[in-house]
This record gives sequence, structure tokens and C-alpha cells, in this order.
Amino acid sequence: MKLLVTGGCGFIGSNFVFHMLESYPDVSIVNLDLLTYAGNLENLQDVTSYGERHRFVRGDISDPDMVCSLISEKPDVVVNFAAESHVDRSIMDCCAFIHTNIRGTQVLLDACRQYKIPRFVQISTDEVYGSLALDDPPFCETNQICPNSPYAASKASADLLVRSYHKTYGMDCVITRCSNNYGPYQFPEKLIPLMITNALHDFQLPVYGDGLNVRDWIHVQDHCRAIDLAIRKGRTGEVYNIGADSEFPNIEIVKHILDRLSKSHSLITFVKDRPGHDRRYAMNAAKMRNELGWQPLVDFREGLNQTISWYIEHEMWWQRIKSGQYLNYYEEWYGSSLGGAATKTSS
Ligand code: NAD
Ligand code: TDX
Repeated sequence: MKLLVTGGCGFIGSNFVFHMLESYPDVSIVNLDLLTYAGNLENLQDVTSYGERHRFVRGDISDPDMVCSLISEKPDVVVNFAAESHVDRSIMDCCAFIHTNIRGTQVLLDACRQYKIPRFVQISTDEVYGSLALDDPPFCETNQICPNSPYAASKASADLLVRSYHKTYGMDCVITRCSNNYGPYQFPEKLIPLMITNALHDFQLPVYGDGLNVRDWIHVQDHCRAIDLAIRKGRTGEVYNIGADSEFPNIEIVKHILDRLSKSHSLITFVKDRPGHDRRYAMNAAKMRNELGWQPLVDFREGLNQTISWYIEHEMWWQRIKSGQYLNYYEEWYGSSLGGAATKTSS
């Protein structure tokens, strides 16, 4: 199977690249990634052992020429991870979110339609459903889309475009919507890696509002296994929710991280709330479980403790991000400056 993966140098995309290469000897992957601030080739350092089964191409999913040149190679499936993914950044300025999350998805869809690509898989999020009250049942695929942040609105727009290309042109499309991921290689702007890395350096831990917002956590490896099933067995035109029934208020997670690192709770600083802050997300993943036979394997406490250990053991990785040094990795790899599109197999 030939895959075109977009955004494969980010957190979930890079974990997915390894999952697929490790699981299937007959899978080869072209990885199209723009290397924004969130894309990091260091996430893929170990991919060299897979030789020409992984090919990295630097480029923008919103660039029709770039996208068509790769899609004309006729991959069996296009899996679209590429996105601007951080809610706080979308609140500051949402231009890049419109460019990548909406326009980029449209460019990919048009190219897939033109070259009759057998399947398009859109990696979406629970945030498109909006917010739940504490006593509401978890989101089902039939819930109304009701996004509250510019990020969520851009992802919801992309989902609607994908749906429309299925309905209008009969394209084979599947959408997955997952809850909050955690695990190795998550950019340290998101709650869990930010809190771990700040705590390790005795920096303040900024908790928004009252800290009682609830998120439903899933280990990135469980998410990758669910996407794998959706690619191979998902029914065309369907949406699949993914979640591991692990709801916790933010403050509990933050306190657990501090306890695990033997740090004082006095590092917690309650700060001004995020505007439009969704109170609670929770996913009903019964369709994924019953139809595709998926189930999460990683227990949350165990997965969180392993993740804390991973950040302790990989301080160089996140220090290079915090210092900005990781942005030089591309030049070290290619011996040329950032800016142009480039292509190289990982061997
Ligand atoms: P991330 O921010 O870590 O990675 C995004 C990747 O996309 C980066 O490598 C970046 O360089 C690349 N990218 C950005 N703009 C691009 C463009 N125009 N062209 C090509 N590449 C571009 O994000 P993530 O957390 O790995 O999320 C991946 C996907 O999963 C996103 O679509 C996100 O909406 C979705 N998702 C994330 C979570 C989560 O908890 N992180 C949960 C559910 C769904
Ligand atoms: O410094 C912080 N302090 C804080 O209290 C940060 C960064 C976050 N928070 C809170 C806000 C949320 O209630 O923690 C919770 C999680 O925040 P994020 O890590 O920013 O994630 P969230 O906004 O829930 O969105 C995430 O899940 C769905 C991902 O970033 C999205 O890409 C994904 O689609």
C-alpha cells in the first residue's frame, strides 16, 4: 500500500508514520510536510532504518502544483494530518488556520478527485462538536457540529468540505474525530508536555480559569491504531469518533504531573481563562469499537507516567524546541536553507 501522509513531521503524524512502517512491511509512505514551527524532522530521525519506504517532501498542502505532483504518483490512500493545531494560536490570529486547515484540505480533495485516488482520510477532532455540560452524554457522530474556537471552526469547515466531496463527486472519504492526544513527540505548547517541561525546570504552570475544564485523553498510539483501522476498514462517507473514556479535569492532570516529579503544587499559577474555553469534551467511540473492532490498549495513568518519563529522557529534544535550534535540523539534513521545497528519501 502506498500512502501519502500530510503533516507527518508533527506529533500524531510522526507517530503514525512509525506505526505504519513498523506494522506493515509492504507499506511505503510519502510524507508531505511544510515544517511549520510544529513540524520537526527530529521526530523522524529513526525513520532512516526504513530506507526508501519513507520519503519526505517539504511543501504546503495548499500549493496545488506541489500537491498534484505527489498525487499524480497515485497513492492508494491520502491521510491528511497537516493542520495548524493549537487553539490559543488560532485565537491570536487565525489566518494560517484558514490557509492550511480549509484551503489545504480543498486542494488535497481536488487533486484526489482529479487523479481518482481510491481513498481520502481526514484526521479531525472532537472540538468540532463544541462543548459539553458536565452531565451531558459524550459526543456521538450524529451530534451537531458546533465549533467554538477559530481552530475548531476551521477543522469543522474542512470536515464539511470532505463530506461534500463524498456526496457531490462520490469520492471515497472517511473522517476520524479523536479526543485529546498525549504521548511522545508532542510539541510543548499543549497542556501535558508544557506542564511536564515547565515543572522539570521549576517554572510556573499556567492553569487557565478554575482548572476544572475536562478533557478526554487518549494515548497517541491508540489513536494511530484507530486511524489504521479506519483506513483499511472504515465505511466510505462515514465519520468515526475515537476516544478512550479517560475524562479528567485539567487541574488533576497538572497535580499528578507535579506529584510524579516530586515538585511542589505551589508551581501552579491560575491565569486568565482562554476566551471561549470549551468546558468539557468526551467521546462516544462505540461505532469505532463495534464496527471496526478497535479498543484502546493504553491505561491513562500508565501512559501518562510513561510520557513523563519520555520527556525526562528526551530533554535534548524539547530543549532544542524551546531554544529554536530544532529549526536548523532541516539545513543540517539538506545542507540548504529553509524556504524552498525539497525532496529526499530517508535512507
Ligand atoms: P501538530 O501541530 O503537532 O503537527 C501538524 C503538522 O502539520 C506539522 O508537522 C506541520 O509542519 C504540518 N503542517 C502545518 N501546516 C502545513 C501545510 N500548510 N502543509 C503541510 N504541512 C503542514 O499537530 P498534531 O497534534 O500532530 O495534530 C495532527 C492532526 O490531528 C491535526 O489535523 C489535528 O487537528 C488533529 N487532532 C489532533 C489532536 C491532538 O490532541 N493533538 C486531537 C484530535 C485531532
Ligand atoms: O497552558 C495551558 N493551560 C491550560 O490550562 C494550556 C496550553 C492549556 N490549558 C488547558 C486548556 C484546555 O482546557 O488545558 C486543556 C488542554 O489544552 P490544549 O492542550 O491546548 O488542548 P485543547 O485546547 O483541548 O485542544 C487539543 O485537543 C483537540 C489539541 O490541541 C487539538 O489539536 C485537538 O484537536
